[in-house]
Amino acid sequence: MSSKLKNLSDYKPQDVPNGKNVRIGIVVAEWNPDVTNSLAEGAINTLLKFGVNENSIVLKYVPGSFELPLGAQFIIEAGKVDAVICLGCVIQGETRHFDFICQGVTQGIIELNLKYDLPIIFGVLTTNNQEQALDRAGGKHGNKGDEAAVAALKMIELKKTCE
Ligand code: DLZ
Repeated sequence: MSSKLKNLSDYKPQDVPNGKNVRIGIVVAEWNPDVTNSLAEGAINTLLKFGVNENSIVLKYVPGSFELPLGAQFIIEAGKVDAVICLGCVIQGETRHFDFICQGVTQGIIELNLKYDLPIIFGVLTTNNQEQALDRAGGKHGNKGDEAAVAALKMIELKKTCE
């Protein structure tokens, strides 16, 4: 599970499907904005790099990571998207809040994937401190937003090949 072995922005471009006619929602949590705004920037730049049209990206914000699943559901129900990328950052604090938020957002995103038969991508950092988060939001371990965008394009393509 360690990202010491893998840079989050490392992928083989030839393995990433083109996103020309793809429409993607992105939901960003406002907590830890230095981190989550970098995640959003990474995701958007990667989608554009692989051919997604700027006008085909629906970008919305929610207060915190706990609200990501409902934010994603609002986007899905508002119109046609092929995938939604959920971006957040939960940092361990002194109380058990961390555990409940992580559990809630993880379970919520899994349920949305299965309920809507749509890729809802888990781009949420869960770290011990802000330094670890920044390292994974465009720092020395790459950008989880890039990884999430690549995962979205791959899952959209996978769905197409199964239809
Ligand atoms: C309350 C809270 C705390 C303590 N920590 C974080 C965090 O590290 N990352 C995050 O995205 N959100 C945090 N939140 C806010 C919750 O996700 C949620 O927005 C509130 O509990 C309101 O439902």
